Amino acid sequence: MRRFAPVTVVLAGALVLAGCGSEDSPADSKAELSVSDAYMPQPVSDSMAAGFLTVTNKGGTKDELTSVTSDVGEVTAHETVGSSMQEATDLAVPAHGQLVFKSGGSHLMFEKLKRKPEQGEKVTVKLHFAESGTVTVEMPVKSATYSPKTGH
Ligand SMILES: [Cu+2]
Repeated sequence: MRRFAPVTVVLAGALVLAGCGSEDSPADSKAELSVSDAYMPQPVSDSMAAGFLTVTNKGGTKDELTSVTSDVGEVTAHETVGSSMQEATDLAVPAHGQLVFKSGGSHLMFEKLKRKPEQGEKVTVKLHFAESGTVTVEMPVKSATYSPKTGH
């Protein structure tokens, strides 16, 4: 059983075009991104929230997340270093690899919230990539204590 709510991913520009005339040449294929497992635990704070997702690159070229925007507030990517967090410096999506934001590790940090997302809502997040352009994710808001289960 799939436990995650479906995530709507709208691929912009080059990605969509690449999909039309795709050839399977892994050696020099373009970055081919998809986003899965996106969610935001319902924030306990009025001003801040965290978000998690996984970006998977099936292509043969690496890509890089350059910025993240959302209509609910300002978004930065954070990594956890020891017991504190700082702005993430390496947001590469390796060829045939993943960029993972998950609880306890890197996360998207929403600040200066214009409204407080509630469980059951979706938050629109735009991921901007160096090669692939903008990928829009509808990030479902889960309970404050939600954590994704892995396995079966
Ligand atoms: Cu943070």
